[in-house]
Amino acid sequence: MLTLFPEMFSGYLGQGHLKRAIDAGLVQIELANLRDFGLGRHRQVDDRPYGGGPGMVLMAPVVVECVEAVQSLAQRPAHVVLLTPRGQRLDQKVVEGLAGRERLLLLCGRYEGFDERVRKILQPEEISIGDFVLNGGEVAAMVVIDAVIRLVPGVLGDEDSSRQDSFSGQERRLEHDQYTRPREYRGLSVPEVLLSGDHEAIARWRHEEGLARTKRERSDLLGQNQTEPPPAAPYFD
Ligand code: 6GU
Repeated sequence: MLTLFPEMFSGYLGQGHLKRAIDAGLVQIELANLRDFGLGRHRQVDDRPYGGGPGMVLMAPVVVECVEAVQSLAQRPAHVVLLTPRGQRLDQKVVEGLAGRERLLLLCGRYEGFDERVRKILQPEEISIGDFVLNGGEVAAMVVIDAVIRLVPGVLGDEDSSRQDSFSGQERRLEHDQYTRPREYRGLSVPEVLLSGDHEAIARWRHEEGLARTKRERSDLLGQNQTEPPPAAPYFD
């Protein structure tokens, strides 16, 4: 992770699945501060845009030399990702592509953006998390990490649960509804079938519910890759 604000990551890295994965050695995350590569006595990282206009632009030498310093620490170069609203939209397919890489170098921008020569020199994969503007790439980088580490074997307790997630595999559709105790709450009951113990009926119900919800709320996901109902494997809780 290359950022001007490494401290933004500490809360996120210290919690939950990610902390456990790091402690178990399944995932390794290193932070590099772009400021360390700043120029001059003031460690300047940005400057006013040529041609005028508002805001500040991250300087190419700062970013390029930080990336090169980080790359030189390992034998094989990491896959370089630039977080920017100009990038390709992140979706589960992109996440799967990133998860297949041995190592990622996530480059978080701030201010009005990067000097264009950063792109020309580093030729990064550019990723956006949606059509809206954030103050910087840090939150987007956390989104990327969060989605990618779910696909690292052993990170989730239950080996199956990432494959059953919405959008996983070829099945681009929403997950079925979930219920837990109590059986009735404010007059709303848990669907009978879920209490039936009939695993085949439950699997069928879940498949149909997920499909119906997808049609109702995210019909854009449907089209190709409609799959058969899952086998009636029992669910152990
Ligand atoms: Cl990756 N960065 C910034 N600054 N804004 C964004 C974004 C990234 N994705 C959506 N908006």
